[in-house]
Amino acid sequence: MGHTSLDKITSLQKNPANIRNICILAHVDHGKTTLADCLVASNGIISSRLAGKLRYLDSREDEQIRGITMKSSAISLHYNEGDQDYLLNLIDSPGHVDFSSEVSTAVRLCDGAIVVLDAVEGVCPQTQAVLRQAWLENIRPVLVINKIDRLILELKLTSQEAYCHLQKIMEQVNAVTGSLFTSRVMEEQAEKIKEEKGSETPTEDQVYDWSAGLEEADDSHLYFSPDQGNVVFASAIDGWGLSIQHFAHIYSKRMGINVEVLLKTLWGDFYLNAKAKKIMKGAQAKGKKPLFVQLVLDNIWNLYDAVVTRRDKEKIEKVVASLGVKVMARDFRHSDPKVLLSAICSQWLPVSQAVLSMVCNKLPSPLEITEERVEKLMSVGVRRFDTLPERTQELKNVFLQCSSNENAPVIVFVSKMFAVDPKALPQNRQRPLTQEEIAQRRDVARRRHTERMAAEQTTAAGPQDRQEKSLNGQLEALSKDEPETRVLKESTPGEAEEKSQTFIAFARVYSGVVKKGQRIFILGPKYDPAQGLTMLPDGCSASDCVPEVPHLSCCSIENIYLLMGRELEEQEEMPSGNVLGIKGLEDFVLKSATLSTSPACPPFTPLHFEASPIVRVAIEPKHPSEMPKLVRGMRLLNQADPCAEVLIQETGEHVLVTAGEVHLQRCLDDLKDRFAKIEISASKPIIPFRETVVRPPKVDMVNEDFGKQQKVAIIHQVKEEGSHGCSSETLHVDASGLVTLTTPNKLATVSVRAIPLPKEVTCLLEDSSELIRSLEQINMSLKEGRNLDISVRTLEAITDLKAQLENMLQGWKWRNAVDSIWAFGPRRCGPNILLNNVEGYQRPSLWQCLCREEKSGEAEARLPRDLDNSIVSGFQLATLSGPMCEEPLMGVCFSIERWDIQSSNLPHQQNSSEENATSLKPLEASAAPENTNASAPSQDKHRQEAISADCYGPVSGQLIAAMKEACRQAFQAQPQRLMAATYTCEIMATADVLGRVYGVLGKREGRVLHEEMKEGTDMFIIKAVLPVAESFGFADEIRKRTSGLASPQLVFSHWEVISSDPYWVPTTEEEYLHFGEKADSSNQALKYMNAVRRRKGLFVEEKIVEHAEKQRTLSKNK
Ligand SMILES: Nc1nc2c(ncn2[C@@H]2O[C@H](COP(=O)(O)OP(=O)(O)OP(=O)(O)O)[C@@H](O)[C@H]2O)c(=O)[nH]1
Ligand SMILES: [Mg+2]
Repeated sequence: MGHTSLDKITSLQKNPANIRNICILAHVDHGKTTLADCLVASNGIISSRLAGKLRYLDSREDEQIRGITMKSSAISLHYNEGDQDYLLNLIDSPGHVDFSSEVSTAVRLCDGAIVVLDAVEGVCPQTQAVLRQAWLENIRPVLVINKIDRLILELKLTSQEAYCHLQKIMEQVNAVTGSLFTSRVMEEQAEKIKEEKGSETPTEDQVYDWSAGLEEADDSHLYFSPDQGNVVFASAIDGWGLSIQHFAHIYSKRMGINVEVLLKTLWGDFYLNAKAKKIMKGAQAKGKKPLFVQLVLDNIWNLYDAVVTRRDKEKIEKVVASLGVKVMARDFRHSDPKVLLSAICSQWLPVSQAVLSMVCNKLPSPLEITEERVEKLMSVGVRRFDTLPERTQELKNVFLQCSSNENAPVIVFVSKMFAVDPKALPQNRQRPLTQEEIAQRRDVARRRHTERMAAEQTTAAGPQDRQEKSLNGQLEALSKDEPETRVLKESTPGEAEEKSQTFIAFARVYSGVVKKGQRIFILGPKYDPAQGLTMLPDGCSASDCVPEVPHLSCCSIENIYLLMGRELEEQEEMPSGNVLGIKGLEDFVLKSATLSTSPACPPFTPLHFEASPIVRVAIEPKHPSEMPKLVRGMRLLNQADPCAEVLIQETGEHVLVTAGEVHLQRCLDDLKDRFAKIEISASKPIIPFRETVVRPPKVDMVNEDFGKQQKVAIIHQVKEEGSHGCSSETLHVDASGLVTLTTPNKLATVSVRAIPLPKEVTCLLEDSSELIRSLEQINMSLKEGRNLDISVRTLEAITDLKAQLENMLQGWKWRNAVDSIWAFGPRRCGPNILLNNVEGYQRPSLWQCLCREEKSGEAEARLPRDLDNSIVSGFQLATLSGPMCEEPLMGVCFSIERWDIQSSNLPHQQNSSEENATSLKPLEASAAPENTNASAPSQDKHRQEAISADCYGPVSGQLIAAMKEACRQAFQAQPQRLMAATYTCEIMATADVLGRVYGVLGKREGRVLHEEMKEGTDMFIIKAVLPVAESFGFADEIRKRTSGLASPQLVFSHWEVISSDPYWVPTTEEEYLHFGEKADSSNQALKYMNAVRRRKGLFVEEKIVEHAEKQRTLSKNK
């Protein structure tokens, strides 16, 4: 196929029925970019000889060097089938876990996905992750099983064995899809039941049959199966790909069998009975060759055998003739048989043909977007779709129509911003002249020349031939012009040099036509269409001067681009259903956004990211004077990367948080070479820790039971330690670990106890942090008297969370605990709990949204006490940074058992307005609204006096400080432990390097969870956990030690308590003998803790050299 012209693509963009927006997803190295190369080559953008070697879409230098993709990039392709022309907007995505956020940005813009699988490795962790991502975004997948050549040449399987192997792979993929489907059906069923019941809450003894929905739901279309037409077998590197459809047509002609019959039987347990000339079932049982092997695989195997293995010239010539393909003589002579192979294959079974045909026939066009997906995109957070304003709900139809009508509102979603060098923009690019331009110039030159000649002739008649020569010379020079001189520069150069980077939005139009220069609203993630519609005048548009609405801004679209891999092509407009690049949003959009011409449009649901950034480094410029450049560079980096986070810590350090080592390296390179353009130095990765308390151990360090006596002794010790440094007047620690603290002005007293939370509760809280945040949001709005319409799903999730907590927190210690939860922390959604065990204090329940309707009367009766919020703030501060090394706490429950306020001395009228007081807000400010209350001027005055009399400052502030201190003391009264972040990794290795993999894991304190053999191969899959602190350089080390045969991918999984006690000192004789006096032999926890303290500039208690005996001996010997 020839080079597709831009005009062709522009005309195709107007027909959404023939557009396919698709992305390529897979585990790392399964061949996405290679496959993309083949598809790109089919459009003549790159030569088909280079397809697979060039990796055209890996445009970054480091992508080429490392051989992995690091960003998603798009390209528009044309495909013709029969009388239909299709436009494919193809997005290649990275497979490495560190860049999984790039996958999310790609998936959001697509309607379908090509899932690529390595035929040898099969389903890998990232394959499961991408299938899930596709599922969550409601996009339809098709499957390409790639690298079939490895089965032939590497594993040396026979065609029959390969068939069994492929069947197994298919089962594995379908198992993943199946489990996703089941969980969805269950969820929907639950929702339906809930809706049917309405407000009626189910009674305990009702039992629902959750699986009922499974039988009704039809899932046959979901699964991958060659006979469904959604699977292609391929070898992207050799350029071939085949679908059953292709072979069914060939053989139906050749053998006179109905195509339909062949389509059903080519894949499966069928065989050809040559005698009866019939297709029969039961190939396996009868030991016959399945049809697929006989008619499809054997052909391929024979070809490889002839061309690659045996290099049988005669046979090759025969095959070439029978296939009717043309092979150039130089391919025949080439020393590498693979060249000949791909020359034959790419004509016989071109992979682009097989894949694109499948994509066009099996994946939906933008017109086929489902209602379900639209509703999901439109309902953000806890809101339900049917509670959105009516005009917003009407927009659903606009989505479904995907109309490019002039009147249709424009709706665009920007999934990421990517940086390009302004010089690479089409308007700034140097480009060769077109034929017309050359002709035009020639005309101009000619005219000028004749004019000059005429002028010369009038003055002095020169020799004719000289003039002619000069004319010819000029024309020649023009046509032979050097590329550098044959350029046109359209934009002013000054403007381009101003900025070092320009940001282009990676986006898709869901409705309407986006035009260059158009004014458009930018809807922030918190924009509320209901609010916008009431505040904005009816029928107003983004080009009007609009009043200020929160989270809404206007901007104009500077430029529109067609994304063509490494290039951008300028366009005037982009109709609905297409992927595009937009310039001009960089000052308005940070990473993602929704754009619309209608203020009724809601912001889209935020992107779902699989991996959270975990590796942090502090960054500083080599030369301190270049700090401003660094700051600017980091800001740009933050915008250009969907997942990297940039922040300034309290210590003033500039910190970069990335998803993993590879991602970190890429960010640093970008910062150095593109965004800051200065030398930078990065600290060692800052490893995050958590602090927690555990139950008192029952055995000592040498595994002996603690006697009762010793326990008492330990408690006494704790008590002494606890009270150390605090005036005993205000602080009291009792033997059970209850800490009582009085504020300096003696007005308030709190008693707090720290209790370790069960592990599963901590996990649950950690996993539900989003939900807890929503819960907090709901409670805030309830407090403010606003009524928020909460979706059934959220309510149900909250109910479920509560039930789970109740289930997990059993026993006398936790009686009524769930109902008396006061807050979660830190940041109000963390994995720590504040419990209200104050006798007689009935505060509004945290779960009030669940029982709102029924018990509103009771809820009103429970008003929060004055200064309730100060207690919460103190708790938040205490959980944000613990006493061990100022890292956040995790899995700690603080139970408040006493809280007295001497209210006689306290200003009376503090009510819920105090609630909003954060940290150290002065009392005057929080009480300000009441000053307008005319009835209480005298009381006010009284209060002012009371405050000024209090030399310690406002009560709320003191209470926060006291609460924080009490929590810290209570924490220290328990056995404290550090928690380390842990990665899980899956390593695939052959048996001969297995030992080395174990060696590296052992050295780095990794723990192997399980090991199994991959069926049909000699590979082992090892699953292990590894502390983040020990993970740096791990992948490199494994790769080196196994000569590149095994390469692990690390995914953050959970937090693990480090069992050793950082404060431990020997207390018994045995321990003393075992660990030595200072017990400094190998206290890993202490090492970590001190490292963190040192980094943060906190006091570290350690002795550097105590007895320098060794040095002395050495010097003596000299
Ligand atoms: N034997 C064989 N090797 C292949 C095939 N397709 C790709 N490869 C090789 O597999 C390696 C990875 O290919 P890529 O296309 O970069 O893989 P990818 O999925 O894009 O990788 P990431 O983008 O990093 O996730 C390259 O060395 C390719 O040459 C194939 O069909 N057969
Ligand atoms: Mg790639």
